[in-house]
Amino acid sequence: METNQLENRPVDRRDAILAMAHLIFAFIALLIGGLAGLLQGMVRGGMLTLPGGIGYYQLLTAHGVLMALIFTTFFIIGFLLSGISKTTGKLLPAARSMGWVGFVCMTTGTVIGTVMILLNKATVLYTFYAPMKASPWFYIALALVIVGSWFSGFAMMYNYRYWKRTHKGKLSPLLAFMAIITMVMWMVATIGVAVEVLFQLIPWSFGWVDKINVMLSRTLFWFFGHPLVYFWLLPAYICWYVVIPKVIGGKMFSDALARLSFILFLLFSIPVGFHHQLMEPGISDLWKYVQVVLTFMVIIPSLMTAFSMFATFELTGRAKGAKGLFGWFKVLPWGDVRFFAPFAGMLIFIPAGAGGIINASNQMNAVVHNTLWVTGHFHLTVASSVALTFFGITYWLVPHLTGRTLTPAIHKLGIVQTVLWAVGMFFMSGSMHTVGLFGSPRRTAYTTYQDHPDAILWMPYHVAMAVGGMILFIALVIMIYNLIALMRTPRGETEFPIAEVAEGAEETPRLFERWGVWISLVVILILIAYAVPVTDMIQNPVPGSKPYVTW
Ligand code: HAS
Repeated sequence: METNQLENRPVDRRDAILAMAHLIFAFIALLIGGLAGLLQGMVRGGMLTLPGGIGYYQLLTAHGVLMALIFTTFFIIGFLLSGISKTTGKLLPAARSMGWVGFVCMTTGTVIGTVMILLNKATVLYTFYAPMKASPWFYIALALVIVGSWFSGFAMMYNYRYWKRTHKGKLSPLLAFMAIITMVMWMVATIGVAVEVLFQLIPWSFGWVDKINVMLSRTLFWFFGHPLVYFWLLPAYICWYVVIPKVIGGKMFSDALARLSFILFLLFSIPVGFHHQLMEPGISDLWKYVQVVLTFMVIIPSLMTAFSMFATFELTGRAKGAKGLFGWFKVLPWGDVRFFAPFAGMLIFIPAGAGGIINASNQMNAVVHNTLWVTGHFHLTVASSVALTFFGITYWLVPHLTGRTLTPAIHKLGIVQTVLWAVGMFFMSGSMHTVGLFGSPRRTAYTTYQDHPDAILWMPYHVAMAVGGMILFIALVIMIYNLIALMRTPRGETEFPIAEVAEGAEETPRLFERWGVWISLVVILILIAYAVPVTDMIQNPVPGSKPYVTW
């Protein structure tokens, strides 16, 4: 393993400030978005009527945008910038400046977008589907967030390239490699949404053009929307592969396997957007079929990750003297929140991933599409597996960056917070999955459909969802408390855990670092999956739609 990775040097102070700015902004977004989630859950559960002037769908938009788009993006960029700084020495001045430009663009975009939502001028939910039309300033705000994230991506790539040039013939640090894969995937994927926003939504919302090709806009959105979910997942996987083995006192099972799984994510996470559009007319079955096959390919690297995690746990346990089939389980560090929170995320990812496989199966998608099942699915994936891992990272990253210690009291409270989050999610997401199968639709305010017997049957589940939401909000407040506490603990050193590779692991093939090969394959796969159907949508456009403001 590259010695650079193993140096016990803290992240450079100037880079730490940049990373901390991202993390703090992320948690502010999480708190506001979480409050919106609490209120909307109570409305849907029939426990609360919103005061005049605040709409259910307005809250839902604030919740989705701030949690799914803003919290995640800021957290991920903060984490990856700190990881690049740590494993490649430090950020070069030009990279650090690009990081700050990115931060300013993203925060400006977020503030403008949030103001538009609060003014009720952008109640279009986090997917901002046309023909619902927001204020043009909302779309401009989104464009600023995307462009800002590109600056940060370029900052990381600039540093990585410099490291490669100055370490000729050496394998790059695993964490840096994974961060670059994540950002390459993100930057290719965001081209789709950038085209949608710049060439379709902004001209149409300003009234420069009358109509919009809805099918094309949704396709461009999902070109971005599916890799978006892996943009959330991959940083969590970075923690599982690179950080967790060190935290549990073991070694990484295989560097080669970890890199290969990330390469597979890069290849297969983009050309699969149609699995979100399986129920939409206008896309031929053939192209849906091709993208469903590719969707099943993108499941493989997650299965590889599961295998690798089990192998790491078992090897570490046996090295510590554990016996029997499951003896390794007992010797895991259950009192360490750096392990406990991501581990809870891993466990939850087993049913969460199984739900994804159900969604991706065409016939079953017909049963679950647009029901609360899907909402349940993404609360288990992004809001549990990913969020819990991000919390786990926060518990060591913040004190590392601020030169503080992670105290036993915070370990304990962190474990309570994790358990509460998991319990809240059990109620909320469990009810969503179940009632979704009974047909309860997603994205719907409180209604009994004139006391229809089916809708009456859904009500207890909606109440359980609200109760889960309340428990989750308590856990969120504890997380914010812990974050503030982490910035006030006694001064000292907290480790940035980076694992070594186990002895006897397969050597990593040099081919894995041939970026030209992988990026060319990405382009080819995208062309296979999208060129014909998108050309068809442009050459034979559906009748365009004028804008609607439905709220
Ligand atoms: Fe999904 C809809 C398919 C994964 C997020 N997904 C969504 C939406 C979101 C989302 C936000 O095909 C809604 C979008 C909207 O608003 O409309 N999803 C999949 C598939 C996977 C998948 C096949 N999704 C995710 C992840 C997300 C996420 C990850 C966020 C982070 N999803 C779909 C489909 C839809 C969809 C359709 C559209 C539905 C519709 O009709 O609208 C796969 O990537 C899942 C693979 C995962 C696994 C699990 C591996 C398990 C691991 C844990 C190991 C545990 C250990 C601990 C080691 C196969 C790695 C064990 C220890 C012990 C002691 C036991």
